[in-house]
Amino acid sequence: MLPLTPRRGDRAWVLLAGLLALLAWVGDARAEDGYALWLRYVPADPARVEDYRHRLGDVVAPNATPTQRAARDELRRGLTGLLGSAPRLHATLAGGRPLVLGTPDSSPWLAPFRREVEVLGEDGFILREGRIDGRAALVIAARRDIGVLYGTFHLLRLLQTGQPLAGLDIREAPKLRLRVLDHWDNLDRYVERGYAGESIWDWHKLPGWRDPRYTDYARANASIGINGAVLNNVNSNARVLTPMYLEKVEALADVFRPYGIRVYLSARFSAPKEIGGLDTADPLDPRVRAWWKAKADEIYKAIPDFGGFLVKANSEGQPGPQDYGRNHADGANMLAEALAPHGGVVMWRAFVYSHEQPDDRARQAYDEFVPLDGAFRDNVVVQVKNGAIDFQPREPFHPLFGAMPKTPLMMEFQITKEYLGFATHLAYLGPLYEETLRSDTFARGAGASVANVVDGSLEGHALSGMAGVANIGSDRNWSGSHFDQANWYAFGRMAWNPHASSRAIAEDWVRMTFSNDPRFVVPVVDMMMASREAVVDYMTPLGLHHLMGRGHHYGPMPWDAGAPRADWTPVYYHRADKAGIGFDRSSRGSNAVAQYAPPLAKRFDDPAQVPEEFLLWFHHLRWDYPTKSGRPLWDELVHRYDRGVDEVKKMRATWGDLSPYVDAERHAQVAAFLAIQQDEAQWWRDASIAYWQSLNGLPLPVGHSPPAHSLDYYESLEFPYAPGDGK
Ligand code: BDP
Repeated sequence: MLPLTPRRGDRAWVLLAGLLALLAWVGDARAEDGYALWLRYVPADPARVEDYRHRLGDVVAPNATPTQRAARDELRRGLTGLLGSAPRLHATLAGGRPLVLGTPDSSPWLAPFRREVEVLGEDGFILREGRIDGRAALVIAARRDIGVLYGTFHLLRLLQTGQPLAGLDIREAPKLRLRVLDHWDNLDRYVERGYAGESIWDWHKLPGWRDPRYTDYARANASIGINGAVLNNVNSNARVLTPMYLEKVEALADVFRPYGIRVYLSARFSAPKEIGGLDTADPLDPRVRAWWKAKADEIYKAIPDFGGFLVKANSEGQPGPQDYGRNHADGANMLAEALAPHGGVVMWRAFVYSHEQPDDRARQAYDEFVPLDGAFRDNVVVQVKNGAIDFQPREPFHPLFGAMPKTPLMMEFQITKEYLGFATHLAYLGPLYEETLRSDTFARGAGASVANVVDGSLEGHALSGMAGVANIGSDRNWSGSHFDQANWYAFGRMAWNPHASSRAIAEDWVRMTFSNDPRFVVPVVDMMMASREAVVDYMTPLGLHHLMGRGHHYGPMPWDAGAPRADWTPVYYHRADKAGIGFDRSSRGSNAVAQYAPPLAKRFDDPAQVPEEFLLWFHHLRWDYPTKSGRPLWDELVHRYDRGVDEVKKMRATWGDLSPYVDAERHAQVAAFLAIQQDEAQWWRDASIAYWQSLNGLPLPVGHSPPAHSLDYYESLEFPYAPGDGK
């Protein structure tokens, strides 16, 4: 406790406050558990804090709607933490130099901005230094309340990252309409591919108990512009559509609404049979159509802003229209018709591959969907995974992007790290997202990036979106590890702007989540930017893919040939033998290359021209194939495995040196996880090398050490209880 009651303006007090702020700035010694995410609101940069106080001491903000109150609450919370004292909140223009926020309708002082905010659309905002009623002011103006809330979070981010406010002139509008998290959460709270504890949705206690955590979830999402949440697993349970569960969904929708987040549900295609008493789910049967229509009406009665349905159909055993001889468009359009009167959308997944088809799995979605281009209703968006196989550490972009010009295509990324080391491996996914989004599809000659397809600009689609399979659970730190919060964060920022730089986003995140000290920020951002490539190197270098343990996908299992279907086995994907390795998708093989636009197809078809990171994705090559480094393929593989392990060692050393800048609690957990990662990277490298050597009989190149154990040892390892397995 301070011994004296400080008076405002008292010099000693100002000095003391400054000193405290400085201490907090330099190294926050308080234990932190990660719950606050990137919204920690610790004291702002002491060099700027006076200026911030000067500009933000008085806030003029409307107070009439839940979203307006959310913006006020966030400002109060944020500014109190950042500036050391609560702002004075006014309903009318008071003295001083105010921050004025609102819409032209909610705030009379913002009427002059009407024209300008109209142009910025539903969710855009202006954040600008200007003059209001003749006096200098900072302005957050938007067309709707939600834009004001987004602008508020933007301003808080500037303060959190120590940016100057003078001369501010920001105009922001999201480039995508649907910015959605997909939760693969079951009704029993099991999370498929979840590594952060059980589901945050406490279905059993809903609707009676609205956990305050739901509000914090909504705040975090709104702070990065996410505006939708699919609450349940794509492998869905029809029960979520029964009145008992819809009441629970309604409660969540009520909590999220002020933050601009709509709820969506994964709809089980066979629901009319399972909960509707019908004997068919045929999308062309009038009874089925009537059932879905009535179901949609029932949902919208309770949740007027319900977003719509996400559907996984005829994929991995899920029911779908093909069960009745119909196609994906028939199924999607039936649901779309039911939702259309209410403004809802259908997100129909293109993640399909058939059991019976002997064809290359990578080709199948394209073959099934391209003929349906133009057949979907206008409130259908086809949701396509970033790559044609399945969220691997690296995949070439999905050939559907650019190949269905008449259909809006939505990106599906995985935020949870099913194939990238679960929660313990530090792998920042921003560069993965960016690499995919920046890929040129050559759809209309050069310069048609995946981002241009997804944001609708290439073909002029109004509907656009990005979905991220969430990594959120009930763990105190939400994501299972501190650094996995960055992937949630980066996803949101890139869904807002798919052209954004993953490095810049990482920097914002590091500053907000840990520290603004450049001695911390620079090495940590570098480490994050290199981290995903390290995973590629120690797990699946040079275009190898899907070599993970069967079912749970934990650890290496390249020898596995025993899964129930061939295309779930690593041997199907690597095709290694004494002579060579890799999947021949060239024109001499499965010809998957032909699904890309001609200039790309040509490049991918030629082992000498294909980007080396996709070499074994598209080609089966001899072990002595000369790679670009001059090393034979086998030596290059070993080199990359070791490079990956070395990078993790470097990350560990970097982090070890950074303890002065991080609270001990978070520092210790990250350090422990990096140690796990190093062990597992070594395991991946050793097990893979031992297995390849058992096939090719080649010695290790000079300077590379042999695996620590025999292949038998690696093959004997079993993990029946690894988390997240599908069930
Ligand atoms: C794979 C997952 C599986 C999902 C499936 C999907 O292993 O759990 O159900 O994709 O996206 O990544 O439908």
